[in-house]
Amino acid sequence: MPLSDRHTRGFVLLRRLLGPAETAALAEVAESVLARVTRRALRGESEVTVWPDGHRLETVDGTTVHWEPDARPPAVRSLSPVTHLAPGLDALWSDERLTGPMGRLLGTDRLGPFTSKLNFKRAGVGSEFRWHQDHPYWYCCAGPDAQDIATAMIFLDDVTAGNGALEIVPGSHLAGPAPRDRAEPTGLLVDPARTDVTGAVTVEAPAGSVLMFPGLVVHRSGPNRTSGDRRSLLLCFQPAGRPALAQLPYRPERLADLP
Ligand SMILES: O=C(O)CCC(=O)C(=O)O
Repeated sequence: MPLSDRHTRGFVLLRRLLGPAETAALAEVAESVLARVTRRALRGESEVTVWPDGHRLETVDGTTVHWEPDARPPAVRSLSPVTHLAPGLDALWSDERLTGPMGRLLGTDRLGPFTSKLNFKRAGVGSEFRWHQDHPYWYCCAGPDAQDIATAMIFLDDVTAGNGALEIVPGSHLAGPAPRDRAEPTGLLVDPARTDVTGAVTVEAPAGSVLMFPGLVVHRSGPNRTSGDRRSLLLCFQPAGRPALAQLPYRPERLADLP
């Protein structure tokens, strides 16, 4: 894709960037990290917080476990950050297949980590992510530097409309921070009644593909009602030398700066 398209559409899909064996190995690492962390959380070794929307979060081994709100038996929605938990994940920060295109997207060849996440979107129970930009959450931590952060989302399974593919509004990053839904308790979600999401595209892709997009792109994803998991590993890059998300306090009062 030409550079101008990256900037006007706001996202890049690199199909099959990782081979099948490599993708399967990453998925195996993701499952072993999850097993280790949830074992400790279920033994009560974690610190529990309940987010304003009622979602339960537990922190253990430097990662936050976000449980699916309605899954019985319990299932994990996401873990974040995660790359410190396995060398095979940490090595991706310097993988040139990722840093090359990400550097072009962010306009710098000196990149550093901001945060990372594993989204599990489990078969039958993986829940929706409502319309949002990643930017407001990051802004509460990083302030104006949040505008220089972008995500590389590595698909560990095939992604289809049925299993909860990402839906992205092309070019939405160009309008800056979108109006937020004031009736929603976290204050972080986009108000779709005041944001044009009609041109959204659904990003379907085979496992091993990587989707790159900046934090101002408006996106959502539906639930996974299929019989297979839809797992992904997200690496959020920023210009080198800036503090990572885990080193920054969450300051929700900063939301008052945003529409
Ligand atoms: O994994 C997904 O479907 C949604 C990812 C996303 O938007 C997020 O983690 O903020």
